[in-house]
Amino acid sequence: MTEQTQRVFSGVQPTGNLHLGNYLGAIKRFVEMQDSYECIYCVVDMHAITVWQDPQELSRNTREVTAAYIAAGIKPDEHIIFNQSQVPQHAELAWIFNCVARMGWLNRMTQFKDKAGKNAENSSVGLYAYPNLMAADILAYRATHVPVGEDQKQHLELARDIAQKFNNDFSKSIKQAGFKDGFFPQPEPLILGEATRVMSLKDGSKKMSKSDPSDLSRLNLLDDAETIARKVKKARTDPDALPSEPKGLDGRPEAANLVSIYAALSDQTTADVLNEYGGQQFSVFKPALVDLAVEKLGPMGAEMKRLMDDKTYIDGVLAKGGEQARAIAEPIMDNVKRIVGFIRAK
Ligand code: AQP
Repeated sequence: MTEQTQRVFSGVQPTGNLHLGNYLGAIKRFVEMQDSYECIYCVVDMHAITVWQDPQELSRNTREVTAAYIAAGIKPDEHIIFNQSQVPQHAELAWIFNCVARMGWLNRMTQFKDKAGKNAENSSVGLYAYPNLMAADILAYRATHVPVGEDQKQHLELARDIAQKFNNDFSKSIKQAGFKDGFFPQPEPLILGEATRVMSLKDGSKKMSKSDPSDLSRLNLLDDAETIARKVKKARTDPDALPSEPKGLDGRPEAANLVSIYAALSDQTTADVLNEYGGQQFSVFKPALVDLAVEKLGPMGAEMKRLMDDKTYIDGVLAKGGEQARAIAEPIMDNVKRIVGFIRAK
């Protein structure tokens, strides 16, 4: 087990309102990795409860993310799809990482500051320790590549620091266990594509987010054509025509956002899109964006709904994926315990 398999791991939280940012920043990338890597895609239900979730909603949302994975094109017969709580090694490794990561490292995490806001004293301990669990998610499989949106970059850097500190702190026993080059790999973030940070449709300075109280701020993967059209029509813009070159989008966050969404949905670059629409008003561009979004999201949303109605199938995918994931994580966690010095029954 000294050799590292090239392995992809990533996840999405089942917190409802799955949106275009989750699709373009993460799920679409997950689909593209399937031909080149062994992939493990998780529905991270243990992360979701760092903020209170209604239990019935949590189950429904877990099935929704699973359905989105499959409807987007992830093949459950070739890769692993499962929900995090079915594999106890995530929590076990997270505890060890709670003891490896430093308070100072976590104090720098901007996502905690954003999410806790002025209410940090009243936030759950889990929300604060979230990045340690995320490091455990990845490293319980010794995954080497992690496709994520731009907002997760800092957490990935923390996962790399944790992996390195573990390798240093336990270097002697790691060698004794037969691992010459450290135990955990340095997981690489893969932040790819034209829309790594999709912004709110109402405010180009804010990330499109599941928890934004305004539904008009995001395109949900389950929105119908009429809703997509209404939201794009109401999206904030400026009065100018589109520029002919990407530089002309500087200082125009809302225009830049809509163009990058168009580019990502049509698998083009921003420059390609401006080549076609440069000089046009939003009265021309927005209807084109609606047509494209409906063409790409419509069939996926319909398939998600169909799959979500088939609970037996979805739960079967998660059960099989959980079993496959445990088969990978168990021996890794056995080694971690040996390395740390925990005595285990033979
Ligand atoms: N706006 C976005 N643009 C690009 N990528 C995004 N991602 C999220 N928002 C955008 C990526 O989606 C993946 C799953 O995210 P998550 O569900 O685990 O959590 P999140 O990043 O906290 O997502 P939200 O929608 O913003 O939820 P709330 O509102 O609860 O905070 C990740 O790869 C993420 O980068």
